Amino acid sequence: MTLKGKKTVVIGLGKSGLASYELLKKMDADVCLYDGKKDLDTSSYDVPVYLGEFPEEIFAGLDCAVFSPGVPLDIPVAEFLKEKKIPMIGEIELAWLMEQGTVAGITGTNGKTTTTTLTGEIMKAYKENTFVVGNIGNPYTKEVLKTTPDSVTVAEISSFQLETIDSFCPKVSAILNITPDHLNRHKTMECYIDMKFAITKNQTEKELCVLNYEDQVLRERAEELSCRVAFFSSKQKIENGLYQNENRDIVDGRTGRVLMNMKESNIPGDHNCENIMAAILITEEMGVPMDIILQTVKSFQAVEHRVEFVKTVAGVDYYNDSKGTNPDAAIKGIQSMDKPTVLIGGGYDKGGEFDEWIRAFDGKVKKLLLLGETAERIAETAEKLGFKEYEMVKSLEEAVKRAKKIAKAGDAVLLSPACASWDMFDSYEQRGNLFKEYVRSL
Ligand code: UMA
Repeated sequence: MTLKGKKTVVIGLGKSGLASYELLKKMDADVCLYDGKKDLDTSSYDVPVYLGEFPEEIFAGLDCAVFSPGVPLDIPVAEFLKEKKIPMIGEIELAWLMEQGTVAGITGTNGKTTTTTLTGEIMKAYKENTFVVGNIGNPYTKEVLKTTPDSVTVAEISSFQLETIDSFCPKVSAILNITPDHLNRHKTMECYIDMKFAITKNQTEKELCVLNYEDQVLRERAEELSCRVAFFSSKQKIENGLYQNENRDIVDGRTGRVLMNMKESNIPGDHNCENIMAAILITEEMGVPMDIILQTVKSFQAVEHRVEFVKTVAGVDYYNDSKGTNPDAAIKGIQSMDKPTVLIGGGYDKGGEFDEWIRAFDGKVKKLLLLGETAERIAETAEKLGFKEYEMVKSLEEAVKRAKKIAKAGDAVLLSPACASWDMFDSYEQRGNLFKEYVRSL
């Protein structure tokens, strides 16, 4: 599809909309802009901008609509466009129209950002001309004009973004896992799964899809794909890909070669082992030599605020998992620990339950330090489940000081609150940064 001279409306003027607008101008499209928010500052745009109610006049002679990922496809405008058979594409598809190089696309419910970042780091170690884009926070449309036939684009792609692709076809795709998420938008789990699999819809025998063997849905649907498939498993031996054995070696099931041991990595936990195996399979397919891949994996540090190693103080390792903003994410946090742990939890009350989180402590938590709005509720749940090793603290700073007193050499201290931060902080980033500051000043 060429958009030169075509009347195109960009719907949704956030990061993606803004970058789409800039790209469309460079493509010589006849652009106008729309956002549902009435009070948006439009002073920086030199094309017509419509706010609030969608004006019918836009529809006259309209050739194409570019949707920002956050705009749902069941709003009246979208219904009208469908009826009139006016092409509706997403920001990812728009960028794809201008892509010149090779693309790896990574999706999944959890682990996307870590896998995308690691894949990007490995690619960059091999090839300077690498772009890391997408849901990670850097719109694909912002970077795509820099691509060349020789460049590589590593794209984190959400289900929202996959809903509006058409011809997008990565050389390698990866679906890391699928658990319920965003069901308010996708309505049913089936629909959410279909959206995730859309990443493979244009792939053929020439392309590869990397899938998690431990995810039943992914394993079963693999048979229906038209592309080649490689699996990874953190739990059992497989032949068509990589797996982790009982010694925590990552083994190439196709050759039997041990590639590395998880102890050599700075990002602990089975979920990170899965992220690593996915990144290895993706970059191997992109032609990166295995020694470069493994070197980069071993030096890779956690994405900030996700079980991020901070410092060792008096033999105690401190980790920041401020991004553990719900019990599910915090379960992954505590599962990542392989030593006795002083855990700091609690925060803003979203009304969730903490039973599963406390059950996941698995004898590892020697003390739970609780702060924030949810402290009392977590304590009640702990009592109910017979876990008595908790204490209340008033501030994050007090928590860090108290943790230092309790932890012995060989232990870990983990901030993984299972709650959002908004009762005491502006964001999980601010909470994580303060934690790191307090730890560094111990
Ligand atoms: N808007 C409307 N009508 C609507 C809904 C929104 O006009 O019905 C307008 C809003 O008023 C606002 C604009 O759309 O002005 C926002 O657009 P957007 O929500 O698409 O946000 P962007 O700033 O473009 O950010 C998007 C992704 N956001 C979402 O998918 C919700 C970012 O992912 C992504 O980093 C960015 O594009 C660059 O690609 C964020 C996210 O939360 C991190 N993603 C979800 C997740 O990871 O779970 C999917």
